[in-house]
Amino acid sequence: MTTTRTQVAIVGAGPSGLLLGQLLHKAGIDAVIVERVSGDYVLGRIRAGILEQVCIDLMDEAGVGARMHREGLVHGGIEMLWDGRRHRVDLNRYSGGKNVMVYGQTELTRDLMDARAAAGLTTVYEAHHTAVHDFDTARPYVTYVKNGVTHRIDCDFIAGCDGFHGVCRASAPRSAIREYEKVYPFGWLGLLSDTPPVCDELIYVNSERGFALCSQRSKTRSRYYLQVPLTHHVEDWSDDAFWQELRLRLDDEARERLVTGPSLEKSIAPLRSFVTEPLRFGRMFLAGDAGHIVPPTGAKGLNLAATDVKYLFDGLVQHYRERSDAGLDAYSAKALARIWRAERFSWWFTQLMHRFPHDEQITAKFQHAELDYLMHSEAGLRTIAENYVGLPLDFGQR
Ligand code: RFL
Ligand code: PHB
Repeated sequence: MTTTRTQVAIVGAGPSGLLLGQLLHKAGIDAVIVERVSGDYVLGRIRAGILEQVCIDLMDEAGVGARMHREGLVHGGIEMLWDGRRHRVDLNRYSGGKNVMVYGQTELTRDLMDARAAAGLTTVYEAHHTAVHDFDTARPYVTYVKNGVTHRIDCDFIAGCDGFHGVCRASAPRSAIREYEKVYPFGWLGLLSDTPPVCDELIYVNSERGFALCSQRSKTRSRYYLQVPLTHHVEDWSDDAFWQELRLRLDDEARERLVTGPSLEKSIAPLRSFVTEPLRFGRMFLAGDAGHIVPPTGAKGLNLAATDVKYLFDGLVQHYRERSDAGLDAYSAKALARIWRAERFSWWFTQLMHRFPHDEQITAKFQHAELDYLMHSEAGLRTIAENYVGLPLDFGQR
C-alpha cells in the first residue's frame, strides 16, 4: 500500500470534480482526483449542452473559459412548439438581459482536463474499489486500487463528485440521510449528428406523439431528443426510424428544413428527480449529480453542479485562508435551497411538455392551454425565462 497526502481528495472527474479541482488549484489548495473510468470514457459521454451565466462565470474564474468564449454560441431565446405552431420565449428580454450558451459538456470537460494536465495536477483514472473512510473524524482518507496496488490518500476533506451511482453518497450512514425521488415513466432517446441544426435556437416540442427537443452543439453539429417509453432499447431505433419519428413531431417549417445524417452517438437516458439531504457528512461533502438529479428538460443538471462547486469552493477557501468554517457549515443548506428551486422548475417543465402513460385526453388540452397562457402573459414569459437562464445566486435573500 502507498500513502500520500493532500488537502482535498476529490472522488469523480466529471465536470463537478474537475471544476472544483481547477478552482482549488488557482487558490493554491492542493487536491487529488480519483476517477473510476478512463479520461476517454468520460469524454465519450454525451450529456449537457446548455450553460447558464453562473457556469460561464465559474469557467472564467477557473481560468479555462477562453475556448468556450470563442466557440460557444450565445442564445437569447428558445422556441416552444405545440399544436403545430411555434412561439418564441425571448430569454434575454424577460430575464433582465441574461442569455444561455450552447457549449457541450464534452468540450467543457476537455478544457478542464487539458488545464489540469498542463498544470501537472494528479488525476488517477481507472481507479477501482474506491472507498471513503473516517469522514466523521478529523482525519478522513480515501483508498483505491490501481494495477493491483492499494493506494491511500490522507486528506482534510473529501469532495464526493462521483455522480448518481458513486460511492460517496452510498457510504453516508443511512440514519443520517434522507432521499427524495421521482422516476418518470419514459426516457429520452438522444441522437448526435454532423448536420446543421434545424433552427438557430432550441425548439422544445409538446406533440401528441410525445416530447421532442431540437438542440445543437455548433453550427454544424445537432443534438436531437425524442421521448420514448422505458421499454425501448437504443438498438431498436435505427437512424432512419429516429429521423422519421422526429419529423412527425415537428411543425411544417422545421420538417422541411430538417437535415438528417448518420448518427455519431445514440443513447437513451431515464428521467428522474432526486435529492439527498443533507449534502454534508462530517468532512465529506456531496456536489453535483452525487447529491441530486433533475430531468434534463430544464437543462439544469450541469449548471446546478457548477453552483454546488462554487459554494463548496468558497467554503474551503474560507477554511484555509480565514480559518473560518462558516462557509462549510452553511454549504448544505445553501446549495439545497438552490437545488430545490431548479428541481421544481425541471419537474414542472417536464410535466408541461411530455405525454404520460394513461393520460386522459383532457390532459393534453390542459397543457396546451397552459402553454398558450404562458406565451401570452408577461408573467408567464418571465417565469420561463428567469428559471431557464438560472435564478440569481442570491435569489430568496433579496
Ligand atoms: P458526472 O458527470 O456523473 O461525473 C461523476 C464522475 O464520477 C465517476 N465515478 C467514480 N469515480 C471514482 N470512484 C467511484 N466509485 C466512482 N463512481 C463514479 C464517474 O465515472 C464520473 O466520471 O457528475 P457531475 O460531475 O456531478 O456532473 C453532472 C452532469 O454530468 C449532469 O448533471 C448533466 O450532464 C445533466 N444534463 C444536463 N445538464 C445541464 O445543465 N444542461 C443540459 O443541457 C443537460 N442535458 C444532462 C443533459 C444529462 C443527460 N443525461 C445523459 C443524464 C442531457 C442528458 C441526456
Ligand atoms: C442538450 O443539448 O443536450 C440539451 C439541451 C437542452 C436541454 C437538455 C439537453 O434541456
